Amino acid sequence: MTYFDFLETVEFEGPGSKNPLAFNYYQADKKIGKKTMAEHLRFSMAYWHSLTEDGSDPFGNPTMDRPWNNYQDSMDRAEAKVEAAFELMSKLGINYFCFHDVDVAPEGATIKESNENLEKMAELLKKKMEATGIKLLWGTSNLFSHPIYMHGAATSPQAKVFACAAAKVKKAIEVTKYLGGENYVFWGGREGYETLLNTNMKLEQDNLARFFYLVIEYAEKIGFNGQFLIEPKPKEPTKHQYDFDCASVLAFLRKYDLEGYFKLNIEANHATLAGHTFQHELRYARINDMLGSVDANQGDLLLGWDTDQFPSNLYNTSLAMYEVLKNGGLAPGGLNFDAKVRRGSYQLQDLVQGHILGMDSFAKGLEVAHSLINSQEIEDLISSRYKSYQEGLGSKIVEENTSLEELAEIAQSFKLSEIKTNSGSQEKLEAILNRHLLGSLNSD
Ligand code: XUL
Ligand code: CO
Repeated sequence: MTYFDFLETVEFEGPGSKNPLAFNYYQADKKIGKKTMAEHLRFSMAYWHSLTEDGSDPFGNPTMDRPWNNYQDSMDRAEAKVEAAFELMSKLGINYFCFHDVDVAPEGATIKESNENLEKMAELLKKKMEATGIKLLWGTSNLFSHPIYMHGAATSPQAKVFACAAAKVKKAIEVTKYLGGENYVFWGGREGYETLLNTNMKLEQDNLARFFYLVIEYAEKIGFNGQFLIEPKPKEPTKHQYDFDCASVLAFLRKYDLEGYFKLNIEANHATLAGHTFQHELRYARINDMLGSVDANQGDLLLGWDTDQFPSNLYNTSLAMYEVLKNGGLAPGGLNFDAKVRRGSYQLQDLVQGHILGMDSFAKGLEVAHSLINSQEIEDLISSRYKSYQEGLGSKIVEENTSLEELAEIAQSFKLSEIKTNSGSQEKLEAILNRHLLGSLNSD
């Protein structure tokens, strides 16, 4: 059974093409520096948004008619989704996917029943993966939709819920290992609180750390070698999530001695919800050697929630790819389109269009970032900005070869009006960014 009959394999046709079902910029095998675009970008499809989303929102019913849902039996529907998912990825040339346990297999009345469903579906996924060469970027467990998780999973006040979460994660890691998943994600959707009036914050955070210890111990036992990732988000669905942003996650990991076991999965829209730019979160993770993977989407600054739109903002994709290139790439992570088409974009073609938009936007961002780094214009400005730390007084500070007393003594001889700091050159730098972005567009 096929679902995207209107679609041939999506090809690169160049910036001049007006064919909506072709790439203007993404060319999988085009070399950018030493790697191809496909190797740099490692695109992944998010199973939940692309296959399970139906366009419903708190104010309205589903808008999207997804033919793979037209089956009575829930296992038949799950199998149809696999067919549709692999057809879509193959036609788009997306080599990875990510899923939650509940995206691929229906939940049963007991964990045992859910696990059996998941095992059956994992077999089918594996066959499809072998036939197409598509790989699993990461697996995860949904510990936020079922009512038992209303007060959290590992941070629930009810120990039985902690145990259910443990059972679900155990199975999800086993399945991720079985499918050769390169990473495993924890997004703590309800690991937080609605009000501190009813919350033992210390016990909840200690339990979250205890949960991670159990997971690490089990992963070692079964030989799961994938990278564990934590995905920060400040709020939604809870009022406050403990994994608020990269800095909060890192502080948590350091406090509980867990830093070496995790990296971060950074989502653009989560960064903006935390009051940061996407680039800020990527930079913070990168300089702390914690940049693991990216959920590639974008929000709408006029809306205070996680709209999960397909990325189209070229400034953001360029600055994100700048961080990714400086990081030496993302592997074993990738760029996962944790993005959904709008409620009004209800046709199947819109779903294809969303992925093409995202892939083209990141392909262009990659080219701009590469050109920026090649020119070294930003790096030169930054190194001249901090050059006082390369000699004399500055090197004493950097080499930690001074004292407060010595610095006070030296500073006393300064005439304050003679201390000069160079201009921050923000406007000049913004113009440089524009030149690379527009230059890259004009040269196409
Ligand atoms: C929610 C979100 C999740 C995680 C995986 O905002 O981003 O889909 O990526 O659970
Ligand atoms: Co996400």
